[in-house]
Amino acid sequence: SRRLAGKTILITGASSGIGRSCALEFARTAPQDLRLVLTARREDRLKELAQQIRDEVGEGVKVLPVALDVSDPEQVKGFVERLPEEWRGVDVLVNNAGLVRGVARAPEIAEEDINVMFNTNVTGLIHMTQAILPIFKARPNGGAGDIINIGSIAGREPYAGGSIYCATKAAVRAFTDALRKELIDTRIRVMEIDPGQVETEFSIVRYYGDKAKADAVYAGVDPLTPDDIAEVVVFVAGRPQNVVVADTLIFPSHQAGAGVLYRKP
Ligand code: NDP
Ligand code: 8X3
Repeated sequence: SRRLAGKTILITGASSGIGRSCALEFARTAPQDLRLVLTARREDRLKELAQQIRDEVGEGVKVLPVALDVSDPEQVKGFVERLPEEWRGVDVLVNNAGLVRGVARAPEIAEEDINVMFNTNVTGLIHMTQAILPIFKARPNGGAGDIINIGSIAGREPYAGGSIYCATKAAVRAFTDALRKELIDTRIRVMEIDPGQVETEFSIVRYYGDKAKADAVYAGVDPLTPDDIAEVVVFVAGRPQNVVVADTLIFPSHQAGAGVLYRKP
C-alpha cells in the first residue's frame, strides 16, 4: 500500500507467530520504502527473519533486529532514544508481545506465572506505549502515529483455567479504550485487534514446552494462521488517516467464543 510507504514500524514479539507474520506482511505490502524495527527476546530469530525479508523483498525494506524484553522496565525506558537516529521516527507501534502460562485454576496458579503474564501482557504493553507517545506527540497538530494492540477473545470472555491470561487481556482492552479517549485531540490512532484461536507457539508456551499437549489444542479444528491476523494488522495500518479501525474480533470459522459452556450438571 502506498499509504505505508516511508513508514517506520516497530513490532514487539516479532520472533514468532503473529508478530513475525506482521513483519513479513508489512514487508510484502510496502516493499519499496519501509523500515521495520523488529524486537523480541530471541535476537537470533530476529536476525534470521531480517535475512528472510531481505531475500524475499530486497533492500527496499530496511530491517533492524533489536533484543528487547518488554517485561523489563529498564530495557523499555529510553528504548526508542537508544535506536540509531534514522530509526527513531516510529510511525506504527504493534504491541504484540504476549504470552500465557499454564491452565491452573485458583488457588493453584504459580506466583511466577501471574507475574510473567501481567509484566509482559499488561505492564510491558503500557511501558512500550509510554515510550512511543512522546515521539507521536511531537508531530504537528497534536501528534500522529498508530498504536495497534493485540488483545484476545480471552479479554472479552474469560474462561476457567485462563483467569490470569484473560485478566491481562481485559486490562489491555481497558487501557486501549481509555487511551483512545485521552488522545482524541490528536491524529494518533489507537486500535485493538482481538484474535480467537491462532496456531502459533502460544500453546507450546502455555504448556511449558510440551509440544504434544500444544498440538492437541489444534487437533481436529481449523485454527487461524498468524498470517490471517497479520493481514488485518497491515490493513488497519494502511487505512487513510481519518479512518480508525478501533476494534476487531477475528475467529476461525469453527469458533464463536472462548472456552466451553460452563454450568453445573
Ligand atoms: P507466540 O508464542 O508464537 O509469539 C509470542 C511472541 O511474544 C514471541 O515473539 C515472543 O518472543 C514474544 N514475547 C514473549 N514474551 C516477551 C517479552 N517479555 N518481551 C518481548 N517479547 C516477548 O504467540 P502468538 O504469536 O500467538 O502471540 C502474539 C500475541 O497474540 C500475544 O499477545 C497473544 O496473547 C496474542 N493472541 C494469541 C492468540 C493465539 O491463539 N495464538 C489468540 C489471541 C491473542 P521471545 O520469546 O523471543 O521474546
Ligand atoms: C488466545 C485465545 O482463548 O485460547 O488469546 O486464550 S485463548
